Amino acid sequence: MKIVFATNNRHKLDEIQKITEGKIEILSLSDIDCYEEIPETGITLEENAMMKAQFIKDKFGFDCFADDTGLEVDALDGAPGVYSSRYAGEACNPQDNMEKMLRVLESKKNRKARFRTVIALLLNGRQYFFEGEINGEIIEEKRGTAGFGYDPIFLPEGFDKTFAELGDEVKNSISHRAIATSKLIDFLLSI
Ligand code: ITT
Repeated sequence: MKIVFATNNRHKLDEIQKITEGKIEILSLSDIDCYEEIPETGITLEENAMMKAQFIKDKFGFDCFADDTGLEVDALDGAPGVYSSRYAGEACNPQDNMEKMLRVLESKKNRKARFRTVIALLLNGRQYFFEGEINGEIIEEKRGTAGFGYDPIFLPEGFDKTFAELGDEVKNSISHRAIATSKLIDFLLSI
């Protein structure tokens, strides 16, 4: 089976291609010659994920899926959530986002947080959603170089290393995206 993954994030594509290896062939946006900016203006992860998938279906005609992920921090009432990529401002990068997060949490005792991924799938004219989350905490300084985004400051529950220290293999076996992806794969292989 071949299906398009509507993401501009190279790291996400790599993670999902590794997780689905040998089971499903995942096409990237460049495989279908899509180089356009995909809108992400929803106010929930579900809405954003489906918006990305729908954009590809409408413009390119492919069945596809997209993921939207947010980091939900308890002391910030679930923020930045759906706004995680722009936490430090419109033109920010992951380093800016992490620095802002560490600054904002400086005086906070409760550092509990979770990553939540929603995958939206458009297949044969129907919509499906798959969700995965992982609990953990935001540590006080960045540790590790693997992964991407907020990985250097996120310590998953039950581990003493951040996602960025654990590396791809471990992250891909326990992460929010791994959980959502395995639900997607089970579904695709069952139909
Ligand atoms: P696409 O929308 O093109 O898929 P994106 O990088 O914009 O890629 P999201 O909106 O889903 O992806 O991600 C929101 C933010 O959360 C963004 O800053 C990411 O770097 C970060 N993020 C997403 N998944 C992550 C993960 O597994 N580990 C650490 N940070 C992650």
